[in-house]
Amino acid sequence: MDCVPPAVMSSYHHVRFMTSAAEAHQLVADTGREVAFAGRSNAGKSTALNALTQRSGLARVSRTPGRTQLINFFELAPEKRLVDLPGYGFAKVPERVRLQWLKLMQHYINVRESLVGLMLIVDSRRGLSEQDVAMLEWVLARNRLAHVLLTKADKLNRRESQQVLRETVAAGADAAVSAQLFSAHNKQGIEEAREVLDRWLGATPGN
Ligand SMILES: Nc1nc2c(ncn2[C@@H]2O[C@H](COP(=O)(O)OP(=O)(O)OP(=O)(O)O)[C@@H](O)[C@H]2O)c(=O)[nH]1
Ligand SMILES: [Mg+2]
Repeated sequence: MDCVPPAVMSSYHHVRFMTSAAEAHQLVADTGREVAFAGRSNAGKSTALNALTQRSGLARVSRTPGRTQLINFFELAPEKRLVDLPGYGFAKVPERVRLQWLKLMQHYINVRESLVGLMLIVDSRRGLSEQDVAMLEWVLARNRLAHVLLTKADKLNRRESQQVLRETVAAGADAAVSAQLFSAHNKQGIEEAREVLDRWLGATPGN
């Protein structure tokens, strides 16, 4: 039968918001495993998180770019977390805020032992930006895994979406980076992304 085993579904259904961190000392205990969602402001990080956990409104979705300035922690199961990182690349953000973001991100990515991999959220209409590539290089240099979600694929036709996928895969060819198309709006790519999360976090049978 072509259905998802209940154990896999339920590991996402039990998700709960833990806490928000504005500074390094507010991060949750660095134990277990976590996967972070990063990307430029408005790329669709919070929307992807909501779609993957089937909990609309879990991570706040905003039409105002740059609204999520905090690191938000969500628990999927004991010692397994998803992390919504603040977006970057929003031109109107003041320098002071940008430097604060950089400091917090540097701390998080450099020292976080429970960080297994990075889900890089990229608007499929824009493709990888210089900052996205820098982010990928940064996490790969720290021996973390990376997977690119090309979001809002519903805004592209088939030819356009296949082209951006090809370009993204080619850009990450030297590195251990995988990529896929994704749309929260028409539920495209959800199972594929969940498989990556399951692999990185370890399946949670019986949860
Ligand atoms: N058409 C379409 N729109 C989307 C999709 N995903 C997100 N959006 C829209 O893109 C906008 C930004 O989405 P968010 O999830 O708030 O983006 P974010 O990356 O969390 O943004 P920040 O937290 O500000 O960095 C919202 O208006 C969403 O409705 C998608 O798959 N398809
Ligand atoms: Mg957000």
